[in-house]
Amino acid sequence: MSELVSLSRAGEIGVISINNPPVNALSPGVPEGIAAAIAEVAADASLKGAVMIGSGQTFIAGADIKEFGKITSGQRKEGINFLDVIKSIEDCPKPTVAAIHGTAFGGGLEVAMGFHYRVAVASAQVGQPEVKLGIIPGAAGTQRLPRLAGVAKAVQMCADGNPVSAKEALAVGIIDRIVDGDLLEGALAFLREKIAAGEQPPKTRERNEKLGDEAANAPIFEAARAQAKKARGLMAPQAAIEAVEAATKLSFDKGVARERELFNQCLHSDQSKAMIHVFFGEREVAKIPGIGRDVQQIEIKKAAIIGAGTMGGGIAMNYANAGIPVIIKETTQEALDRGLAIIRKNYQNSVNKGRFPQEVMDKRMALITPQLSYDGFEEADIITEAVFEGMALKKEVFAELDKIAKPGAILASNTSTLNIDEIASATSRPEFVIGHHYFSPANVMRLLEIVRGQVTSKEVIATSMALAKRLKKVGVLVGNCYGFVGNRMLHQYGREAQFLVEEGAKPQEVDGALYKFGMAMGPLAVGDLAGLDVGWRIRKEFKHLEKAGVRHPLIADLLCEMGRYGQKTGAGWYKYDENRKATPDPEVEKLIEDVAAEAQINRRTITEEEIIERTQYALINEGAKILEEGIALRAVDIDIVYINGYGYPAWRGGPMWYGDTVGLKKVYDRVCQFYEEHGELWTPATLLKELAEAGKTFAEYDKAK
Ligand code: T1G
Repeated sequence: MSELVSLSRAGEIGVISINNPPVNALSPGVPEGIAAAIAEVAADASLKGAVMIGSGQTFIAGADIKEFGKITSGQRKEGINFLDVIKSIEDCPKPTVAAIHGTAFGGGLEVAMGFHYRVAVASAQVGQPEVKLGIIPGAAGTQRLPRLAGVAKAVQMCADGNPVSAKEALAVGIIDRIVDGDLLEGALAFLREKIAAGEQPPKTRERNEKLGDEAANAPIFEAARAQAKKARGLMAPQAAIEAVEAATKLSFDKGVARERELFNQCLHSDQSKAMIHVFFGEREVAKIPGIGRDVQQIEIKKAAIIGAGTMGGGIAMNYANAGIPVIIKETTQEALDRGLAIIRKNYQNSVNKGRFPQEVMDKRMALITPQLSYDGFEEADIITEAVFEGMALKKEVFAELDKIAKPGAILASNTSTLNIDEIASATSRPEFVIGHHYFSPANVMRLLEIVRGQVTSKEVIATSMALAKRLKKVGVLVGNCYGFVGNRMLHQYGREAQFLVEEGAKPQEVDGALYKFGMAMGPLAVGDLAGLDVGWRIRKEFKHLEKAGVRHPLIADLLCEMGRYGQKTGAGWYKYDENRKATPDPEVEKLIEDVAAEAQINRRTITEEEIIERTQYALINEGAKILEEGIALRAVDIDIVYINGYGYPAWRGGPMWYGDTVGLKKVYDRVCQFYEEHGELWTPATLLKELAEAGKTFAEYDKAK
C-alpha cells in the first residue's frame, strides 16, 4: 500500500484508510492503493471482510479535478478510469463496507457504490456533482446509482448535481445504515452482523430490481430533460440524463460504455474547461499575496448595520443565517418596520418553499435586533454602513461611527462605486475601514467585493475574506477605483449596449443576443430591473467628471426625464404589464430614432455577432486595464466577480476566460478596429496588446504572477 492508502486490522476485519488531504481525492496512487488493499483482504484467510474509511474531514470527495486539465491538454494520455478498481471491490469474495463521513461526491460515491454496503454518519452527504464541472459521472455512477436509489432519484442527482443528506440517502437505498457515535466502530459492527448472517455480499451492478420499465421510466426522463433545459446552454445535464437512461435500456457493461462516451464528450468541451476554471477560481480568489494564514484575524461575534433598506436588510440576513447576532438601525420607525417586514417575508418564502423549517426562521429573526438608536453599536465587532449612495452622507455616518465603535471594530461600507479612502478619511481609524460591496439581493447573490483602502490593515482584510466564507459568499479582494471591478466593467458593457441601440439595434435585439450568449438578463432589461434612475443619479453626481468631446449614451437620461425608470414605473426601455412582463415600446423606438437623427448617428442593421463583440470585448478590454492597474489581483478574480455578481454564464468561464477562448489576438484586433471607428473609449489596454502579440492568454498571465 502507499501512505495514501493503508490497510490495518480490527480483529478479523481489514480496515482500509484513505489519507490524501484535504479531501481524499482519487489522485494518482489512491485508486491503485485501494485495489491493492482489496486484493490483500481477498487473499488473507484471516480476514473475513473489509471496511474503508476516509482520514480527516471526509470520505473521498471525488476524482482529483486537477487531473482533468492534464488529460484535456494531452499531458496524460488515458482518461480517469476507476472502473476496474470499483469492480474489484464489488467482486471481492468477502463482504465490504464503505464508511462515509463528510462528502462522498463524484468518484467518491462511485467507489462507495462498488462496496457491498454503505454506512454513514448523519451529517454526511453523498452526490454526483460532476455536472457542476461541465462533466458527468465517469466511473459507472450513472449505472450503479439507479440500481441503488431508483431511476427518478438517480436521474435527478446526476442531472442537477446537488448532494443529498445521509437521511435521504438511507431512505432511497443509497446507504444501508446511519451510524450514531464512532463511524468506524459502527461500520465494523454492521459488517460483523452481515458476516454472522452469512449473507451473500450483494453486487450493485447485478441489482436490477429498481431499474423499472420503459412505461414507468419514459415520463421520468421526459420531465428530467424538460427540467435540464432550464439550465440554458449547458450540455452536461442532458448527457447525464442520457447516461442514466442507458442504464435502464442496456446491459451494465454497455451502459458503462455509453457513459464513458458521454463523459469524454463533456470532458473535452469548452464548457467543462470553463467550469473547472471557475471551480478552482472560486478558491484561488481567497489567496491574497502577502496575507497568509499567519495574519491574526479579528473575532466576529457581533455585527451591526446602518440602513434597513433593500441592501441593509439583505446584509442582516446574511449575518443571521451564519448565526451571528446583528443590530440593524434606521432613522425612522416606518423605515425600520418596512425593512424588517421584507426580511420576514423573505424568510417566510423560504419556509413556505420547504427550504428550512419555521423554527430556523424564528431563530434567525431572533438574531436580528431592529432599533433607531446606536445602542449596542459599541459592542459590535463589525459595523456595515448601507445607506444612500452619496459621499456626503457616508462620510457623516463614518464620522459618527468613529466616535461610537469600540477600538478594533471593522467599519465596512456597502458602497458600490464610491472612493473608500475618502470615506475612511472621515474617521481616525482608516486602517479599520474597508468596502464590503454586496450585490442585490444581498441575501441571495454570492459575490462580496471586498474593497481595500490605501491603509486598510492586513488583519481587516484577512478577517473580511474569512467572514465572506462564513457568510457563504465568494469574497474577492479588489482595489479602490470608481466602480471597483464589477461596476467599472459593467459601465463599459452598458455603454456599448446603449451605443448599439443608438446605432440601429433594437433594445430587444441587444438583450436577446446577450441572453442567447448565456447572460442571465440583457443589459437594458437589467437597467429596467435595477431602476434607470439609480445610474441617472450617479451620472448627475459625477457630471463634472465627464470628458468633453467623448461620446456618452443619450437615451437612458431621456427615459428618466420622462419618468421611465423601468419596472418600478411600469416603463423604461420596455413597457411592463401588471406581472412586470416586458414588451418592446414603439414610443421608445421612436425616441431612439429621433435622438439618433439629431445626433447625426447613421443607423444601420447590426448583427448579433457585433452585439456580442462590442459588449464582451468592452468587458475584456476594461478588465485588462483593471489588471494593469492592480485593481484586481488576477484575471480569474475578474471572472469570479462577473459570474457571481452579474449573471455571467459559468460555462463560459467569465469575461477574461471567454477572451482566452476566442483568442486574445482576435479580441485585440477587433478592439483596434473599434478604436478606429469609435474613438478613445476603445483605447486598447496595453496588457491586452502585449498578451495578444505574445500569443498568450490571461490564464498564462495569472500563472506567471
Ligand atoms: N479535486 C481536487 N481538489 C479538490 C477537490 C477535488 N475533487 N475538491 C476540493 N479540492 C480542493 C480545493 O480546490 C481546495 O484546495 C481544497 O480541496 C479544499 O476545498 C470520476 C469525474 C469536497 C465539499 O466536484 O465540492 O469525481 O484551495 O475549499 O469548503 O465520476 O471541495 O485548499 O488549495 O472546497 O470544505 C467530483 C468538489 C469530482 C467535489 C469540500 N467531486 N469539491 O468543501 O473545501 S469529478 C467534486 C467540493 C469526479 C468521477 C468524476 C468541496 C468539498 P485549496 P474547499 P470545503
